[in-house]
Amino acid sequence: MQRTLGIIKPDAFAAGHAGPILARITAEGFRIVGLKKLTLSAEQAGAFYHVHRGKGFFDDLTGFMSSGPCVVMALEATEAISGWRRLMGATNPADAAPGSLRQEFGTSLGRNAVHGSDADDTAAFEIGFFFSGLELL
Ligand code: DAT
Ligand code: MG
Repeated sequence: MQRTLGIIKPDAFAAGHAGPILARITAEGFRIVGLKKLTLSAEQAGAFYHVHRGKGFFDDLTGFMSSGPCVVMALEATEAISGWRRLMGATNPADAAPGSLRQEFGTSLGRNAVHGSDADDTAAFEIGFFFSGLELL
């Protein structure tokens, strides 16, 4: 079993898509081991997305991610990291495969509905960013 960090971003949460996305996650065989709704500050969003600091879209990204509530999730499955990225679809919703969450719920490159860790080390950092070990027993 492997764990990954998923986020239902502020655009999808505000549009009422948290329920359908959670239902889809369960239907696709992920176990939701951690779940919380929160609103990030811009500073917290910047710390989470530290690898993108200095890029042209960083301020837009952190401003968007701190614009309202989101839902953060620790998801468990075999091959959870690649499986969740497959379910999310490509970063740009215009390129996302039919049936993927970003194709269904994303509206632009910067407003793409969901986040997912991209590797073992980033998953460990991102899960630890939002959840303590005790919260994931
Ligand atoms: P992903 O979220 O698929 O892992 P990423 O890590 O490259 O993609 O980028 C993080 C987020 O930043 C992405 O979900 C949307 C936004 N983003 C990426 N590239 C962008 C760009 N060129 N312009 C605007 N926003 C961008
Ligand atoms: Mg990424």
